[in-house]
Amino acid sequence: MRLWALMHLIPKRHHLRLFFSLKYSSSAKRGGRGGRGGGGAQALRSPRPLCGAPSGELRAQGTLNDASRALLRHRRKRRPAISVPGPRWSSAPAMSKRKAPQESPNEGITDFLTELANYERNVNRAIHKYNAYRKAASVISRYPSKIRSGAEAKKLDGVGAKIAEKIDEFLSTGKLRKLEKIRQDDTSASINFLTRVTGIGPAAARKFVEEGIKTLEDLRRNEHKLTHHQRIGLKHLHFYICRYFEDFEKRIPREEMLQMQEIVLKEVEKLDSNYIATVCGSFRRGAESSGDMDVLITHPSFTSDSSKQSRLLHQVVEQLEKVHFVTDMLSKGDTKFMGVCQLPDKEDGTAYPHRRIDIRLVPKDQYYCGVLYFTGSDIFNKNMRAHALEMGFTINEYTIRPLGVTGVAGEALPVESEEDIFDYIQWKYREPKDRSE
Ligand code: DCT
Ligand code: MG
Repeated sequence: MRLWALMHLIPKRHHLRLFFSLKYSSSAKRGGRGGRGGGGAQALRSPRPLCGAPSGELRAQGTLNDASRALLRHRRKRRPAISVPGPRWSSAPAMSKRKAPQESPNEGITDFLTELANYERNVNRAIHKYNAYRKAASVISRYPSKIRSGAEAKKLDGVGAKIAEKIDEFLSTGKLRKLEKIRQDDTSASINFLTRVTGIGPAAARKFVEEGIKTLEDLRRNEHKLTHHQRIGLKHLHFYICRYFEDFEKRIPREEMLQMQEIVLKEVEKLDSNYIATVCGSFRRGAESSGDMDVLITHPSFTSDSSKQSRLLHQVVEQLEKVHFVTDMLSKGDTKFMGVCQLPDKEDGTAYPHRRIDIRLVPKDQYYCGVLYFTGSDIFNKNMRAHALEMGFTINEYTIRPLGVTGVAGEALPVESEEDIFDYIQWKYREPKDRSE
């Protein structure tokens, strides 16, 4: 999430903090995907009782004094922002919405394409245009050398004449008139801001803006108009901004993800050896840095036929709280926990940043569809789903089901591994590290 895009939403007293984040952090934050390794599914063994209590109330922080100190610190350490700011029209829901920045010689181009993509999706609800921009950004991010002209880019699959023209404009002027206009448009900006709140999609955001509800304060004043989900989203956003927004903007180096994985798997194993847990997301794809930690857990005693077993999730969360790894809760349902975690301090006493963690409990028979989905990437998932459809199957994060002649999906097929899913749709198996798209 680009912090300056949140200006409208936040109380004035936090503006200074946001300002420096905007101005000084975008280049410093860039991490990059790629690399090797991968988390991999881990089966765990050994029993243990449960204890611990949920923490996690919302605590507003961030005084101007803090902000001034941090501003000075940032000024000393960080380079100023790049000429074209990164994506403002962030695509993902409010909690873990940073896409991995690309370490690409064409970062300026991929940034503006992503910004356009998210604008098309959030504001115009033009999903085809959104997909076209995303595809072009993805193909260009993997192009190894610096693109010198639109014509050069146009040779790539997914870059058409219109995008090539924009690349030429960007290369010659360092900006895009279309984006400049979009950024100045108050309605577009407000719609985009509101979609930061989990539960407010583009349609609801437009409706709110039409009713004059444009800022965080407006939302608070009109809380009665929000659904339960949106109210929680509002709390999250507030929490985000007030407490951890700087930390959550930073990508998590793989080295830290490995340490975090070790803690999670060890604690889950301590609880019950029969748990299966997998750290998914970009980490499992071998990325050198990740935006958050996406953990999936299951247990043989929990299947889609059995009744709810939220205890299986809650005892894991409580255990992670007990060892002070999970520090805060954003939301906790029967099958999904969204929270904040932190590694223990380094040897020299310095603290690690707080990180976003999601833990999902999935029935055993749906586990591998879940692992496949949450490993991503989102583009890979989309492509795989499209191939599945061609082969007469429908895949989602829960199941793979055959499509009948009428197009109606049948019963879920049995799945014991990710490979099974590839086999059903007759697709060559791809290791997580090869699932960028
Ligand atoms: N996902 C998807 N479609 C989406 C969003 C997510 O298929 N629109 C899947 C694929 C990735 C997984 O969920 C986790 O989502 P993120 O954490 O947002 O993505 P990531 O690849 O882990 O990237 P990051 O490093 O930024 O967390
Ligand atoms: Mg992730």
